[in-house]
Amino acid sequence: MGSGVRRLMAAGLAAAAAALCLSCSKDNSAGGAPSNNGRKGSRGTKGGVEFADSFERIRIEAESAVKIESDDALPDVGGKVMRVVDDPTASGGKCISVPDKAGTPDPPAGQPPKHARAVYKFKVKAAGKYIFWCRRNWWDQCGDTLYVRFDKEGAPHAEAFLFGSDGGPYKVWKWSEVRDKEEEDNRRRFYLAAGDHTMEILNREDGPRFDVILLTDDPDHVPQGMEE
Ligand SMILES: [Ca+2]
Repeated sequence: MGSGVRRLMAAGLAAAAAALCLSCSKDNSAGGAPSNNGRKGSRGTKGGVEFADSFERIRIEAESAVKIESDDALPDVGGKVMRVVDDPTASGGKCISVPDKAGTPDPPAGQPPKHARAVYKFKVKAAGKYIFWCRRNWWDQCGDTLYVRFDKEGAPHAEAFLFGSDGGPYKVWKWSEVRDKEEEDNRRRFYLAAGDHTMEILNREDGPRFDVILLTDDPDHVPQGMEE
Protein backbone atom coordinates (compact mmCIF):
# COMPACT_ATOMS: atom_id res chain seq x y z
CA MET A 1 0.00 0.00 0.00
CA GLY A 2 1.40 3.37 -1.01
CA SER A 3 2.08 6.05 1.57
CA GLY A 4 -0.41 8.38 -0.15
CA VAL A 5 -3.16 5.82 0.18
CA ARG A 6 -2.28 5.23 3.81
CA ARG A 7 -2.25 8.95 4.44
CA LEU A 8 -5.69 9.35 2.93
CA MET A 9 -6.89 6.38 4.94
CA ALA A 10 -5.50 7.98 8.10
CA ALA A 11 -7.23 11.25 7.30
CA GLY A 12 -10.43 9.41 6.49
CA LEU A 13 -10.31 7.43 9.71
CA ALA A 14 -9.62 10.63 11.62
CA ALA A 15 -12.63 12.29 10.06
CA ALA A 16 -14.77 9.24 10.76
CA ALA A 17 -13.64 9.17 14.38
CA ALA A 18 -14.44 12.86 14.78
CA ALA A 19 -17.88 12.42 13.22
CA LEU A 20 -18.82 9.31 15.16
CA CYS A 21 -17.43 9.95 18.55
CA LEU A 22 -18.44 12.85 20.73
CA SER A 23 -15.97 11.71 23.33
CA CYS A 24 -13.31 12.02 20.59
CA SER A 25 -11.20 9.24 22.06
CA LYS A 26 -11.71 5.56 22.11
CA ASP A 27 -8.28 4.18 22.75
CA ASN A 28 -7.61 3.91 26.45
CA SER A 29 -4.32 2.14 26.24
CA ALA A 30 -1.32 3.72 27.87
CA GLY A 31 2.35 3.08 28.36
CA GLY A 32 4.24 0.79 26.04
CA ALA A 33 6.76 -1.99 25.98
CA PRO A 34 9.58 -1.52 23.50
CA SER A 35 10.60 -4.42 21.31
CA ASN A 36 13.77 -5.23 19.47
CA ASN A 37 12.11 -5.72 16.11
CA GLY A 38 13.89 -4.07 13.26
CA ARG A 39 16.78 -2.86 15.36
CA LYS A 40 19.58 -1.83 13.06
CA GLY A 41 22.51 -1.29 15.34
CA SER A 42 22.52 -2.99 18.70
CA ARG A 43 25.40 -2.33 21.01
CA GLY A 44 28.30 -4.63 20.42
CA THR A 45 32.00 -4.97 20.84
CA LYS A 46 34.77 -4.42 18.39
CA GLY A 47 38.25 -5.30 19.47
CA GLY A 48 36.98 -5.60 23.01
CA VAL A 49 35.76 -1.98 23.06
CA GLU A 50 32.06 -1.23 23.29
CA PHE A 51 30.77 1.04 20.56
CA ALA A 52 27.56 2.97 20.72
CA ASP A 53 24.47 2.62 18.59
CA SER A 54 24.50 4.72 15.47
CA PHE A 55 20.93 5.92 15.67
CA GLU A 56 20.00 9.44 14.68
CA ARG A 57 18.26 11.83 17.04
CA ILE A 58 16.74 15.16 15.99
CA ARG A 59 15.29 17.25 18.81
CA ILE A 60 13.22 20.36 18.02
CA GLU A 61 11.64 22.81 20.45
CA ALA A 62 8.04 23.40 19.40
CA GLU A 63 8.41 27.13 19.88
CA SER A 64 11.30 27.22 17.39
CA ALA A 65 8.85 26.98 14.48
CA VAL A 66 10.02 29.05 11.52
CA LYS A 67 6.46 30.30 11.25
CA ILE A 68 3.00 29.76 12.69
CA GLU A 69 0.14 30.37 10.29
CA SER A 70 -3.10 30.60 12.19
CA ASP A 71 -6.64 31.85 11.87
CA ASP A 72 -7.97 34.09 14.58
CA ALA A 73 -9.48 32.17 17.48
CA LEU A 74 -13.19 32.34 18.17
CA PRO A 75 -14.10 35.66 19.83
CA ASP A 76 -14.57 34.25 23.34
CA VAL A 77 -10.92 33.16 23.34
CA GLY A 78 -9.39 35.88 21.20
CA GLY A 79 -5.89 36.02 19.74
CA LYS A 80 -4.75 33.27 17.39
CA VAL A 81 -5.82 29.62 17.34
CA MET A 82 -2.16 28.55 17.64
CA ARG A 83 0.35 30.63 19.58
CA VAL A 84 3.60 30.38 21.54
CA VAL A 85 2.98 30.70 25.27
CA ASP A 86 5.12 30.81 28.40
CA ASP A 87 4.86 27.61 30.44
CA PRO A 88 7.24 26.96 33.33
CA THR A 89 6.60 23.21 33.01
CA ALA A 90 7.71 23.17 29.36
CA SER A 91 11.20 22.69 27.98
CA GLY A 92 12.73 26.11 27.46
CA GLY A 93 9.87 27.64 29.43
CA LYS A 94 7.73 27.84 26.29
CA CYS A 95 5.43 25.67 24.22
CA ILE A 96 2.77 26.07 21.56
CA SER A 97 -0.84 26.22 22.71
CA VAL A 98 -4.15 25.69 20.93
CA PRO A 99 -6.44 26.98 23.70
CA ASP A 100 -9.65 25.19 24.51
CA LYS A 101 -12.59 26.68 22.58
CA ALA A 102 -10.27 28.49 20.16
CA GLY A 103 -11.93 26.67 17.27
CA THR A 104 -11.21 23.64 15.10
CA PRO A 105 -10.85 22.86 11.37
CA ASP A 106 -13.97 20.66 11.45
CA PRO A 107 -16.33 22.51 13.79
CA PRO A 108 -19.89 21.81 14.85
CA ALA A 109 -22.64 23.47 12.82
CA GLY A 110 -22.78 27.21 13.23
CA GLN A 111 -19.07 27.72 13.89
CA PRO A 112 -16.53 28.76 11.25
CA PRO A 113 -13.63 26.39 10.58
CA LYS A 114 -10.35 27.48 12.15
CA HIS A 115 -7.03 26.31 10.71
CA ALA A 116 -3.56 26.63 12.16
CA ARG A 117 -0.15 25.11 11.59
CA ALA A 118 3.38 25.43 12.88
CA VAL A 119 6.15 24.94 10.31
CA TYR A 120 9.61 23.54 11.03
CA LYS A 121 12.73 23.20 8.91
CA PHE A 122 15.30 20.57 9.78
CA LYS A 123 18.11 18.59 8.24
CA VAL A 124 18.53 14.81 8.20
CA LYS A 125 22.10 13.54 8.15
CA ALA A 126 21.34 9.87 7.56
CA ALA A 127 18.40 8.64 5.49
CA GLY A 128 16.18 6.26 7.37
CA LYS A 129 12.81 5.42 8.78
CA TYR A 130 12.12 7.88 11.57
CA ILE A 131 9.61 7.77 14.38
CA PHE A 132 7.94 11.08 15.20
CA TRP A 133 7.54 11.75 18.92
CA CYS A 134 5.92 14.83 20.39
CA ARG A 135 5.94 15.96 24.03
CA ARG A 136 2.40 17.17 24.38
CA ASN A 137 -0.12 18.11 27.05
CA TRP A 138 -3.67 17.11 26.18
CA TRP A 139 -6.57 19.11 27.52
CA ASP A 140 -9.35 16.50 27.61
CA GLN A 141 -10.88 13.78 25.45
CA CYS A 142 -11.89 16.38 22.87
CA GLY A 143 -8.54 18.11 23.01
CA ASP A 144 -6.11 15.24 22.59
CA THR A 145 -5.15 15.14 18.93
CA LEU A 146 -2.96 17.01 16.46
CA TYR A 147 -1.78 16.30 12.92
CA VAL A 148 1.77 16.05 11.62
CA ARG A 149 3.17 15.76 8.11
CA PHE A 150 6.48 16.00 6.31
CA ASP A 151 7.27 17.86 3.08
CA LYS A 152 3.63 18.53 2.21
CA GLU A 153 3.21 22.28 2.59
CA GLY A 154 0.25 23.49 0.59
CA ALA A 155 -1.71 20.24 0.80
CA PRO A 156 -5.22 20.30 2.28
CA HIS A 157 -5.18 20.59 6.04
CA ALA A 158 -6.32 17.09 6.96
CA GLU A 159 -3.93 15.32 4.56
CA ALA A 160 -1.72 14.52 7.48
CA PHE A 161 -1.18 11.93 10.17
CA LEU A 162 -3.14 12.09 13.39
CA PHE A 163 -1.36 11.61 16.68
CA GLY A 164 -2.98 11.43 20.09
CA SER A 165 -6.35 10.04 21.09
CA ASP A 166 -4.23 7.82 23.31
CA GLY A 167 -6.34 7.78 26.40
CA GLY A 168 -4.83 10.47 28.57
CA PRO A 169 -3.90 11.23 31.26
CA TYR A 170 -4.87 14.82 30.61
CA LYS A 171 -3.25 18.10 31.62
CA VAL A 172 0.14 16.47 32.08
CA TRP A 173 3.15 16.31 29.76
CA LYS A 174 3.62 13.01 28.00
CA TRP A 175 5.03 11.78 24.69
CA SER A 176 2.86 10.62 21.81
CA GLU A 177 3.81 9.05 18.50
CA VAL A 178 1.94 8.41 15.26
CA ARG A 179 0.51 4.91 15.34
CA ASP A 180 -0.24 2.79 12.32
CA LYS A 181 -2.92 1.04 14.30
CA GLU A 182 -4.24 1.59 17.75
CA GLU A 183 -2.25 -1.25 19.26
CA GLU A 184 0.67 -0.25 21.43
CA ASP A 185 4.12 -0.51 19.95
CA ASN A 186 2.90 -0.10 16.38
CA ARG A 187 4.71 3.12 15.63
CA ARG A 188 4.57 4.61 12.19
CA ARG A 189 8.00 5.09 10.69
CA PHE A 190 8.45 7.93 8.20
CA TYR A 191 11.12 7.53 5.56
CA LEU A 192 13.21 10.70 5.49
CA ALA A 193 15.98 11.08 2.92
CA ALA A 194 19.20 12.82 3.85
CA GLY A 195 18.92 16.57 3.42
CA ASP A 196 16.48 19.37 4.18
CA HIS A 197 12.90 18.74 5.26
CA THR A 198 9.78 20.62 6.25
CA MET A 199 7.57 19.38 9.06
CA GLU A 200 4.19 20.82 9.98
CA ILE A 201 2.11 20.32 13.09
CA LEU A 202 -1.51 21.19 12.37
CA ASN A 203 -4.50 21.73 14.61
CA ARG A 204 -7.32 19.19 14.78
CA GLU A 205 -9.04 19.75 18.13
CA ASP A 206 -8.68 22.68 20.53
CA GLY A 207 -6.99 22.36 23.89
CA PRO A 208 -3.60 20.73 23.18
CA ARG A 209 -0.19 22.13 24.02
CA PHE A 210 3.01 20.78 22.49
CA ASP A 211 6.53 21.36 23.68
CA VAL A 212 9.26 19.26 22.03
CA ILE A 213 9.50 17.11 18.90
CA LEU A 214 11.91 14.18 18.72
CA LEU A 215 12.68 12.32 15.50
CA THR A 216 14.69 9.14 15.77
CA ASP A 217 15.36 6.05 13.69
CA ASP A 218 15.82 4.02 16.87
CA PRO A 219 12.68 1.84 16.91
CA ASP A 220 13.11 1.04 20.60
CA HIS A 221 13.63 4.49 22.01
CA VAL A 222 10.74 5.82 24.11
CA PRO A 223 11.34 9.46 25.12
CA GLN A 224 11.29 10.39 28.78
CA GLY A 225 10.99 13.77 30.49
CA MET A 226 12.18 16.61 28.28
CA GLU A 227 14.71 14.41 26.41
CA GLU A 228 17.37 17.06 26.94
CA1 LIG B 1 9.45 23.96 24.46
